[in-house]
Amino acid sequence: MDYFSKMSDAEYNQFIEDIIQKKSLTDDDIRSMLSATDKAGLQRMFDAAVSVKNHYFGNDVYLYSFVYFSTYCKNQCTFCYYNAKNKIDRYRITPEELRTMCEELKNEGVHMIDLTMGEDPHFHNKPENLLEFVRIAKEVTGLPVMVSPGVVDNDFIQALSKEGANFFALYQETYQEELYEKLRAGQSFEERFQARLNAKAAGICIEDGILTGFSKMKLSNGEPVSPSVSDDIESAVASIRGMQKADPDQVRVMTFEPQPGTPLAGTTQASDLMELKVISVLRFVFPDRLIPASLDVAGIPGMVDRLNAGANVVTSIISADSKLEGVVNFDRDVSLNERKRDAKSVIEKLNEMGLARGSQENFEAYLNRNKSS
Ligand code: SAM
Ligand code: MD0
Ligand code: SF4
Repeated sequence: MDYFSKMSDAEYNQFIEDIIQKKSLTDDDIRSMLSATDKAGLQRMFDAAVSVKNHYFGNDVYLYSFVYFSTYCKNQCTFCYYNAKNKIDRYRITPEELRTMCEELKNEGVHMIDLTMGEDPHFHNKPENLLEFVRIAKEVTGLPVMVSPGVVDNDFIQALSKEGANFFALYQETYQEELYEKLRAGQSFEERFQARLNAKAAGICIEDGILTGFSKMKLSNGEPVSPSVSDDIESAVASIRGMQKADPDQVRVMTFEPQPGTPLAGTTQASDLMELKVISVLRFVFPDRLIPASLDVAGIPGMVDRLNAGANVVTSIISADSKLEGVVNFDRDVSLNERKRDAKSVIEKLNEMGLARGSQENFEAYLNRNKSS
């Protein structure tokens, strides 16, 4: 029977209490949770995750605005639309355009600006170009800034820290190195891990993340990848353990969405259910950390499911009239004014759910929680 279905009410309450007391789960506990199929058991798992989240964060939800400022990239991640080999229209915004966008963003009610880019040499080879963007975003909005620049060296990270970057997002995607090789072909696993450690040592909050949904993964010649990397449950267990090593401030999971024109384009899209289960498990393993619900995977309906599974942050918020892209863009074909990924639509939905936008003060207290005063 499923992990949660078989529990008595007393055991269920004790489980929540244990997690709040930071009791750790075994790999087998996690396997059992992730293999749950029984509806009532699943609902109990999601509810337990929400109870743990409520203990640490109450009804507060934090909102990040997403600025994908350059879609040029030198890498060839097999899962990504912005893979250097993909023949797509790309853009890079100018500092003036960023300034105008930030003027609009500053009153929207988001807590942080996430500046994300492909590994664009224009910024990668000239840190000053990125530092200027961080400076503009901070100056104009007065808000904390997250950077998602890909792998950068320690000098670059030191400079970002000096410039006041608050969060460094860099997703390992998987801690199964064999799978990593298939996803981030030609990129060093260790350097990616190390960049995150460097950011942490420089006093910047760090986010790690994993992908799920590769069990039906096929390469463009139609061949399945080896079975040892195709089990989503084993993959999630290994990756959750991997993420624990650097003690991240924020952890995420996203469902892999096959992208047109990429080597994994022919792969069947997995359902979001595994992602929801992993969100709950992340809440049990990282009870007091930020866990996002990305609008990029399934929009506002998907956000509701993710918050109900234990997430407490909404990411990939894009202004109603923005022409910029997400990384996955479930709504790539939807006309811009129908996207509904703006802060106002998100806050309305939160309120309907009995949740609320958290205060800026609480959010910044979280960012500073490891700094001695
Ligand atoms: N270029 C930088 C990097 O790779 O670290 C930052 C941006 S990258 C586009 C952000 C993340 O989006 C990736 O690390 C990956 O987790 C996620 N992502 C990209 N393509 C995806 C896809 N097709 N399905 C799900 N997630 C995807
Ligand atoms: C998101 N599209 O939050 C963004 C992206 C990068 N820091 C975040 C994956 O879904
Ligand atoms: Fe480039 Fe990042 Fe996409 Fe990889 S995931 S191709 S590094 S934009």
